[in-house]
Amino acid sequence: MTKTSLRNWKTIRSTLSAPSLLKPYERDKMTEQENTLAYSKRFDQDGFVLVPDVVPPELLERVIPRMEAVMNGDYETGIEPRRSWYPGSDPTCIRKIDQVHLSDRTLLELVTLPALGKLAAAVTGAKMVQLWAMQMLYKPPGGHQSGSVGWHQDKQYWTYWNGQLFTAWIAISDVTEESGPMRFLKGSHRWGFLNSGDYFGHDLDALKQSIQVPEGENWEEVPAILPPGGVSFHQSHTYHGSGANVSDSPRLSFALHLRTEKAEPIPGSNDYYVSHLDDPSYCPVIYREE
Ligand SMILES: O=C(O)CCC(=O)C(=O)O
Repeated sequence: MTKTSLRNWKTIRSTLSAPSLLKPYERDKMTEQENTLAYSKRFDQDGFVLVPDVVPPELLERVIPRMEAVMNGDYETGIEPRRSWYPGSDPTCIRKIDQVHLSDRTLLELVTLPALGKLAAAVTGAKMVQLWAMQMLYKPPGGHQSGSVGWHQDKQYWTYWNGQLFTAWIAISDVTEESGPMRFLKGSHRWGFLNSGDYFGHDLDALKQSIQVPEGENWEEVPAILPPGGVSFHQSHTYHGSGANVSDSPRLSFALHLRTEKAEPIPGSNDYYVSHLDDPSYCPVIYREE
């Protein structure tokens, strides 16, 4: 098996203690409660919100080598994740490996981080937050179009669910404008379900032409620039995609797909992702109101 290397991950590590790049709410001057209220308002208004400094540097330090291990087929628990990229596959494309929390205890620790669950609940107003799917994402440097993710609404792929679903996207490396950050279309959660777009398409300009922006709405792109340990939250109707990584380091992240107590599987659906909701090793509840 070819050994994949997280190129420049030492550079990534050296940025872990860098101060937050984002100060959208002048955090120092606000109480924690005021902060989370501001995040939840922005999530409602814009369809997404960016929050710096969620995952502590000490945990990020431990996560990076475990990402590399899992990518190379080294599974601590012996359980293979759901993978579409293997060592030896096309090195230029985005590497998406699903359900890695089943394979590695440090990665499970990351996705069940209590601070993340609490924040997710505060942002969405939920009483309960449960992880039902997750992806480890590695976007290689080199500026390859195959590293891009096409414009889409997550709901296009979540046909087996009704109700309140959202995504928490954790930046492990420094996510800069050059590294191919996610780009959100501000306010697009109000456009309804358009069922147009393609996660797996790489030509973002062509996909843009196929999406009908409703009358009175605008196409306004906002890059999700995040420091290591920062998290973005987005709604299931919020359009997003990401371009090529033209920096000289890989973009490392995790996407966690979450539901609140206001979401239920569509009766009769038996998709893999709604078949393990009662099993906490697959679908841990990451927050529950006391
Ligand atoms: O990581 C990316 O660039 C896209 C991820 C995404 O589409 C998602 O988390 O819903």
